[in-house]
Amino acid sequence: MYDLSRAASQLLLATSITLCSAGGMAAECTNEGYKNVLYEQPVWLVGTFGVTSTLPPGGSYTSSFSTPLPAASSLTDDAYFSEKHPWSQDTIWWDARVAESSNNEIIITLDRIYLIIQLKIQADNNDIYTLYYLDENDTWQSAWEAGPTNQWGVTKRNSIDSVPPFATDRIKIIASGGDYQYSVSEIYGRGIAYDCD
Ligand SMILES: [Ca+2]
Repeated sequence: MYDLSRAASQLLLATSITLCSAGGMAAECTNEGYKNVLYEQPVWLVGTFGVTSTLPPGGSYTSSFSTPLPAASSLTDDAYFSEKHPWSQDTIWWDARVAESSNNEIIITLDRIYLIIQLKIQADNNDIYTLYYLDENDTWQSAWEAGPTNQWGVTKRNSIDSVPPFATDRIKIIASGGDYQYSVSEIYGRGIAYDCD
């Protein structure tokens, strides 16, 4: 789990690690460099997903809502749908109007602490998706808010360089606003191993 003392010492080392990644301390460093540090990391769906409030009593889902959901691991497999892919087809989708789905969270646990400098998400177009990270004090901090786009279906949002670098071993995604019908199909985080072992 999150190692607070280790994280604190690593924060102090952030500057030297940056130098390390640039080759300044190459002899002491085996860091692979910047990459998608969320790739194939475990994804945890907290809450109720894949249930819509528009389902009539005794009714069944039509092709508009695909069930069962794909594996949660599909969010970190580095594979994107084409833009405008239907929001509830083979995505991790939920309907926040369903009481059990109103506080849903998607959590990604990383295998170590990474310094992350860029985020991307492919998610339903008309909602807000806020990405949080767990800081060295075990407190969730907002890293980036991916707002609505003006096209339909799932769309990519890219933080580019708008995210101040942060160190963490845990990411959380919460959806808000929009039409309360949410979906995510991919999450990306560019970073480096934080202590450069
Ligand atoms: Ca939506």
